[in-house]
Amino acid sequence: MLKFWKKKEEERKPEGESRKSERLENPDGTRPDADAAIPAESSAAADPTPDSRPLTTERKPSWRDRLAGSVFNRDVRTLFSRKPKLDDALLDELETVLIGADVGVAASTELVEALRRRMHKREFADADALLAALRADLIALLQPVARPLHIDTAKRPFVLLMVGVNGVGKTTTIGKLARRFQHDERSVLLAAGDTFRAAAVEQLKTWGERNNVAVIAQGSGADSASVIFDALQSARSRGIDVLIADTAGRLHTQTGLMDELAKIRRVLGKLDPDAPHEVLLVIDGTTGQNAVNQVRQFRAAIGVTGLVVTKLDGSAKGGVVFALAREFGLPIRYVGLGETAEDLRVFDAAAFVDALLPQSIGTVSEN
Ligand SMILES: Nc1nc2c(ncn2[C@@H]2O[C@H](COP(=O)(O)OP(=O)(O)OP(=O)(O)O)[C@@H](O)[C@H]2O)c(=O)[nH]1
Ligand SMILES: [Mg+2]
Repeated sequence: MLKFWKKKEEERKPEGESRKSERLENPDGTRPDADAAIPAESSAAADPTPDSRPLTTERKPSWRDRLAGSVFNRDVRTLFSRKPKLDDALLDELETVLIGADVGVAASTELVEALRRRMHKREFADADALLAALRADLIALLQPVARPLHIDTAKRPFVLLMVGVNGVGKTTTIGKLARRFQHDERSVLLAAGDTFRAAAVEQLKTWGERNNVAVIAQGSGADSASVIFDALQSARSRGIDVLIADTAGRLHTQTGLMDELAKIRRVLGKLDPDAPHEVLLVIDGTTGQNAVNQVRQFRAAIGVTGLVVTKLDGSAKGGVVFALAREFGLPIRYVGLGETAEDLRVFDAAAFVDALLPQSIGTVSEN
């Protein structure tokens, strides 16, 4: 009874918050970090009951741990660690650094010109004050898009369609999300809508097995829309909370394949006119400015309601998130900071910006 009441309470909150408050208190009354409670890979596979799963005791890598290797972080740190003079040349260099880190020409120029105006009005005492102002401006650029996914429980099942170009991390993100939703005590079903490759179905099934989540699939070569339609019917009859549908990777320039996405929407609409309730476009964070074209094309083909930017760890330059925020204003629901389940984070503008900038703005210390 208590559990039921607790769940109802949780349903009123956005997805990110829900997880945080469900994170329970540690025995000593402290609250663990929002994402830290996702169980380690092996423990979830061994124990399907969310309530009884142990919380991971390992320290989860911080945003900074994951993003410290980015070009953004490296170049801004290099620029400011030599205690530069506050002048136009510094701003020119900063603009070059931002463009080089994938922030995009338009966003970089706007950011730098705003700082330049303030510098000429003598608002900054030194370069560190300028860096602090940059931090605030970067956060302000991202704050409007840091809107967590809200699972509307009036839509049952809530249908989430995952789209994107080849190899960006769609299927992996589905596995991570299935884990996350289950941890929130939501029942999940997966639809193997990538019928292009047999291996794609197997990959999804593996994630399903790990999380004890059923996967609806047909043979490879089946019609993607019909697989997802079947899965929606099945999710309804099973009283499932969230249906996540995978799709094949497709180049945003391949018209035929893009039309297939419109067909999926049409077919789902026969069962539920509002489905899919969320279309998540997955963007590979290492893609650079091509990400902007991808968003434009997928938006036109199927209508995108949220973004997931993956692979921001590793070789990503880090800045593409700013370019996307400025260009589209689409919510960034999650970011992928690595390959494991706990590396999918609810997007947090301040945590992200701080991880890209020198650790202590004002004293300029090493990360
Ligand atoms: N480093 C890192 N790797 C990731 C992340 N997300 C996914 N990957 C890796 O990216 C590779 C491709 O992931 P998939 O999930 O198969 O990508 P996909 O979009 O489903 O690919 P297709 O179905 O072929 O279009 C895998 O090796 C993943 O482990 C991330 O956030 N960081
Ligand atoms: Mg895939």
